[in-house]
Amino acid sequence: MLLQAVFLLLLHCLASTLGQYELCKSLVSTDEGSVWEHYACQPKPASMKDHMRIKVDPPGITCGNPPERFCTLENPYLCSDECDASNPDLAHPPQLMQDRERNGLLTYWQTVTWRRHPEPLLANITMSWNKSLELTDDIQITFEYGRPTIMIMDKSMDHGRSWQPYQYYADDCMETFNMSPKRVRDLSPANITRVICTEQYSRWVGSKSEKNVKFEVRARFAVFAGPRLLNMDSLYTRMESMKGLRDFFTFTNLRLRLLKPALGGTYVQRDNLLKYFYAISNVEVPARCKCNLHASQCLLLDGNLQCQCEHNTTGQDCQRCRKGFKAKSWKAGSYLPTPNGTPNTCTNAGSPSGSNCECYGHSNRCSYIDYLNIVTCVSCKHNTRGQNCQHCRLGYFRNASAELDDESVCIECNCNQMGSVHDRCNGTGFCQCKDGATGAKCDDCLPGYYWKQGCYANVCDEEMLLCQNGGTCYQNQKCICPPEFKGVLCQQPRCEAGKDCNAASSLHPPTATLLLCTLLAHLLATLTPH
Ligand SMILES: *[C@@H]1O[C@H](CO)[C@@H](O)[C@H](O)[C@H]1NC(C)=O
Ligand SMILES: *[C@@H]1O[C@H](CO)[C@@H](O)[C@H](O)[C@H]1NC(C)=O
Ligand SMILES: *[C@@H]1O[C@H](CO)[C@@H](O)[C@H](O)[C@H]1NC(C)=O
Ligand SMILES: *[C@@H]1O[C@H](CO)[C@@H](O)[C@H](O)[C@H]1NC(C)=O
Ligand SMILES: *[C@@H]1O[C@H](CO)[C@@H](O)[C@H](O)[C@H]1NC(C)=O
Ligand SMILES: *[C@@H]1O[C@H](CO)[C@@H](O)[C@H](O)[C@H]1NC(C)=O
Ligand SMILES: [Ca+2]
Repeated sequence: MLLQAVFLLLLHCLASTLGQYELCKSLVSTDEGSVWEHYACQPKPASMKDHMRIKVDPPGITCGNPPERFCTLENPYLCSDECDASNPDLAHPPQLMQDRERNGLLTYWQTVTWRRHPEPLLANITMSWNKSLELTDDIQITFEYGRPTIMIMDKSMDHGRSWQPYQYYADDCMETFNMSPKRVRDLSPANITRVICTEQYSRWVGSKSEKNVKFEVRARFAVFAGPRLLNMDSLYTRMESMKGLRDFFTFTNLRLRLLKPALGGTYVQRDNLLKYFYAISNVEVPARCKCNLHASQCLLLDGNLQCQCEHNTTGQDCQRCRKGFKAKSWKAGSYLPTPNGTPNTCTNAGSPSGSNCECYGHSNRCSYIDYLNIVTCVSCKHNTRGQNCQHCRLGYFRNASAELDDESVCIECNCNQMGSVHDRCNGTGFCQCKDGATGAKCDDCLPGYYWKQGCYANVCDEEMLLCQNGGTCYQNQKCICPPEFKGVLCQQPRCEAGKDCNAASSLHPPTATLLLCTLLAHLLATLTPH
């Protein structure tokens, strides 16, 4: 009993030293032979400074062009140092923020001095990776000659299209940003993703003693995983359940906005502005590639980081299903249940795990219909319908150039309401037209018909249905007759009661009169004795 417990404990230790979620699959032997088991997996953390592209702004902010002297805060009267961009030994280009220093040789990027005081000394450092990354430990920026008095760190999650503040740094948060100063340890689990202003890294404490400015990741993790991060399961559980937590640690770019250099005291000494500048010797960004728990490897290919996607996913972040594996909609892997998580693999229509609930990516829910003994997709999206969301809804037709799992597989019929019998169409998008209407959408009229909220047969035209007696045909809808004629084609003279129509009637005796006369004549003839 005890032995077993010790053995289990040992296993547990082994598992935690191996690290969690490191394997995407393993071969497991069962009664039916070896089969692959799949797990949620993620790449190991790495030092992302090796892969970052650095840009500094404004142009000309880097010192040394032209060469200039600078002093230090500790000894402002010893100004023997010089920055000269044309001399490799005296140059301080941006790449010295990310180099690997050898033999204890300190190398750093350095800006021009604050000669233009009181104009602010501003510099932006933009770091780009062209890849979604997730922080795994503290970001640490090492400043030589003092940490900035005011600085903002921004991040972007969409390759620099949009930015948001990540953390504010100032020696006086209230005065500078109108924010009350916070430390990460003031945060509770509910507000851990709050953007704070901290005074911890901006106060002057003597430049030699503290050089680092941090963005604290460890302390945030510790809120869930405990001070020594022993309970990572708890953190991973929160990552799944707490909205915005994973995104909080995700970025593609970072930007440092340096707004005011270290002063070495309370005031700026105007008679010695050569001691004010920024200098950064290192930027440490410990992070892992974000692969949505679908890859355990992230490789540098053609200069860009790229997840080596498993689970039949693809894309830079494994954010899509591979072609032919879209029987279900794509899902990120899940950390739960611990310790192996759920891979949420992409499946093809024919595979056994896909045939249960197979909706071509238009739904991820199925229900079992008892009396029919079938499994059917529910709430098919993208205007699809059917047991497998394989048909188009009424009023839609199949997009011939799209695959069944394409979001634009169904196109709206768009039948003209006036011209069509109903709003459905056939497989090539042709609507069923009312009499006289034509065209794929029934928004046209056949010859002999005119359009007026639908197609109507012509009343008059220039060929067969000519308006008579000088009438003119108005838009095939009616004859506009001269005053003395009426009738659909103006064929009838107008004869109002009490007016003298004799002239007209003597010329053209009305039919009724004629008929009456004939009748009378006939009657007269029969009555007359022979
Ligand atoms: C730094 O970036 C911010 C945000 O894009 C911009 O407003 C500011 O002008 C930039 N500063 C410098 C010195 O380029
Ligand atoms: C960013 O990465 C993607 C995919 O790896 C690549 O296609 C693209 O060219 C890269 N962009 C730049 C600017 O390197
Ligand atoms: C976070 O929440 C805690 C308690 O819920 C509160 O004391 C603290 O002030 C909050 N922090 C911020 C930055 O809002
Ligand atoms: C991905 O698809 C291939 C077939 O192309 C299959 O052999 C493999 O097992 C699938 N992987 C997973 C994780 O489903
Ligand atoms: C039909 O599908 C193709 C391929 O996905 C798409 O490019 C096109 O926009 C779709 N047509 C319509 C009308 O939605
Ligand atoms: C749809 O109707 C049009 C016009 O009547 C016809 O040409 C076409 O072949 C029909 N398409 C299908 C799939 O029935
Ligand atoms: Ca360096």
